[in-house]
Amino acid sequence: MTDLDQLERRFGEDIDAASDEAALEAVRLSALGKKGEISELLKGLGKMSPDERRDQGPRLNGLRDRVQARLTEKRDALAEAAISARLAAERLDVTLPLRSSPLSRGRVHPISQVVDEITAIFADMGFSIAEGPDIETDHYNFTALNFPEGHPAREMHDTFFLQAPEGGERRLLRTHTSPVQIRTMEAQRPPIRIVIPGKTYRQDSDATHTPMFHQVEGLVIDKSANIANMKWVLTEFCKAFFEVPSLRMRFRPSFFPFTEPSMEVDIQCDRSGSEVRFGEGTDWMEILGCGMVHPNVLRGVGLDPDEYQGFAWGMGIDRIAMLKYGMPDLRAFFDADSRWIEHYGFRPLDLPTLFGGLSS
Ligand code: 2NL
Repeated sequence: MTDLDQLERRFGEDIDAASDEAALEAVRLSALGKKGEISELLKGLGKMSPDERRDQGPRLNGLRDRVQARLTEKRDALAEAAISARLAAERLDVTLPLRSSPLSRGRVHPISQVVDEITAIFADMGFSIAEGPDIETDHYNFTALNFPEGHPAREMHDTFFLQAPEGGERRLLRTHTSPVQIRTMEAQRPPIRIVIPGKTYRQDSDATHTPMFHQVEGLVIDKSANIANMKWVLTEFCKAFFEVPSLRMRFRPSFFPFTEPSMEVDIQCDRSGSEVRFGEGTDWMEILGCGMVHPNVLRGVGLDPDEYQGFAWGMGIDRIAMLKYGMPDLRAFFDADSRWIEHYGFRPLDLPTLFGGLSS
């Protein structure tokens, strides 16, 4: 075996033994680098006689080409092996379920859901939604609503009063959403058809009362608005809200300072089972109060009671939300317990509409 054959064999073995690209590069440098053994031999060609060169030239060039070819072959094999190893290591299981997005994890509070349901029903009947401030004056909360001076509802034990500013009028947290109707009647001419959902406040706290609670009120003012219209609106509302095709209602005489006559409304229900069912059975449940707007209230906002009349109603949202969705404890509404909202809350994209279904 010649020296060149031995050299070729050694480089062949070194190439076979190189286990990564760095080791292979070291072999390449030792053979074909500037100072590599084959490069040095090739440099020697210039000093040879023409005869020697004719003999050695092809042999050395052949050696160089074969070593170069084996290096390239091994480099390709190493690159291939590296990709295969990466593919095996970086496995991606496309059948894994997606992590749920914040949008699908979040929940809408049942009170917000019920407010959306109520406003969807009245919007469908042509009502607008009105809102107003939570902090009110005596005038808008009481006086404009025909509460006489010294009326018990004005007393400290019901109303949260704010510290009066020096020489200024005392303010309070509204005890009902009616001030918004007064503000609306002052701001726009009839016909008026509005519903007002919102927070209301009274100094009351026990198993069935929270100091902050939610109400929705409604108001219609027109030249011919009457009790028959009111009964129709309220009956349609109750059927739509409780999602039953028919529902008996009972209007009982009552008293509110701001309406005359005033009525309380009961709806038909069945309490014989474990849960209350509406639109069937022989029991009654009080659900709202209503009446024809008192002439003093109309006069107070500059409307002539001989020309305009109207009807209004009000109901608590928290209790009917509990009834509709079977939630046993009012206080859980305000505990901010994520397990409770996970169970009773609604999915953000399940918007209540009359065409898509309110609660389904
Ligand atoms: C109830 C009863 C009611 C009204 C609210 C009202 C508002 C104006 C004029 C006349 Cl500006 N009335 N609102 C009328 C009747 C009843 O609420 O039991 N609420 C929980």
